[in-house]
Amino acid sequence: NNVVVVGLGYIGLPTAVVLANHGSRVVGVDINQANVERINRGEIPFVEPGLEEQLAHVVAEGTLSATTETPHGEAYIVAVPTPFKDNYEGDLSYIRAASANIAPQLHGDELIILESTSPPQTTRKMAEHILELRPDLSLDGADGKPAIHVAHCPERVLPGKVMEELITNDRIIGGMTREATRRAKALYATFCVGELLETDDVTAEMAKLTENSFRDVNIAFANELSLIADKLGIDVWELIELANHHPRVNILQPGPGVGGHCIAVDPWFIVSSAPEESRLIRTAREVNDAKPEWVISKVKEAAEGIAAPVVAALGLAFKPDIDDLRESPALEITKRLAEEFPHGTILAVEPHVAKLPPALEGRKNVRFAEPQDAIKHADVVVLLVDHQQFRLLPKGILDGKQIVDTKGLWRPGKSSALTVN
Ligand code: SAJ
Repeated sequence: NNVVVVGLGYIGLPTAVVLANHGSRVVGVDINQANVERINRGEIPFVEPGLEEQLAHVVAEGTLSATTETPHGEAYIVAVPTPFKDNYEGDLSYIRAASANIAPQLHGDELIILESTSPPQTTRKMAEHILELRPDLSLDGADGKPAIHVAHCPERVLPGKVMEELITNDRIIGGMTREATRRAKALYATFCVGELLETDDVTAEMAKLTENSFRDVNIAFANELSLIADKLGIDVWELIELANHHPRVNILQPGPGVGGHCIAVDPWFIVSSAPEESRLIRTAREVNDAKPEWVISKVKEAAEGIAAPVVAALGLAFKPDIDDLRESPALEITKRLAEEFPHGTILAVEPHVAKLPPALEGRKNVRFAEPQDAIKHADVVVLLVDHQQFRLLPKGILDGKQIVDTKGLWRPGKSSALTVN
């Protein structure tokens, strides 16, 4: 196969490398000239375990090269960003730009796969856009016009395990026609050992959004329970643990809110495509988005009566044991606390980064601190991320501190190194 991968980011680059390692000749296309040059030297522009070794190998073998100009390919894989816009719709401008560059290259008989997570019917819009630019082509050979074969095949890989999950995860293959599905399946079969599940393009788009919305709704349920439990004076983690003993109940965990660039975004693509019908999905987003404000109110309560409180904010990442701060509720809460306590001091702790991130830099009442140091000087300790480091703090360090524990890490009776009364 002669494959062109458009967009050499977190998904596109690993996919290009894996294809090149499994018998395809691959050209990767990206608008960032510096990244293209780096990739052609066999260097990766972001961290992903195992990627650099494989990239260096395929570049040396000559099976992968990168460029800024879209060439002709027998197959195209589009893996460009679909950022979130303020009106809750996806920004499809990168997909439009990619299809405008692909269209002039086509002869007919090419396979074009959209991998970017997209609102429903985006694949159709992409195909329409290409056919507007190339009215001499068709999707099914109608009127004797050569056909192009268009499909949606969403990715579901977990950052940190991309090289492994690209090969082993099951994959949804949603062709606009049966022929498109058949050809896309054959391409993924060159490297994917997971099941290749056939469907249509819109169902494939919705499947990806549904997976992340399911998680968001379930977390919202847990977050709502945490508010109710707080009002009733009971421990929400014990409550959930008990309920989960039922064979058909499996509630996720509450926290400071939902972050990352997938789960906090993808449900909105469903809501914007069917606003009237998506009542639960929208409410879940609202419940999760409201959680940081509730945490802030709890910190304010804990700091009541202290003129210039010192608040230790433990964790800035969007989930445990990673350094990713994108769309992180912990970071948002820390930033807001700095605004809420202009005369106080916020000691921001994040063992996975080297210094204060730009969102907190330059604020005169925020300092970057080590966990133990921050706790020692704090009046109020707010636990925002359940990093392993915070589980292992020495016993007694929290004695006498006001505590807001959004992850239930330090609750009494829990088998942690810490015991808090
Ligand atoms: N969270 C909770 N409580 C929980 C679980 C998670 O509050 O019980 C929070 C996390 O702290 C974090 C957010 O939810 O702020 C999202 O974290 P996550 O681990 O649930 O998911 P992501 O965003 O890292 O990755 C998800 C995955 N999707 C699903 O598990 C359905 C991943 O497989 C997808 O590939 C990825 O989204 C994506 O790219 O869409």
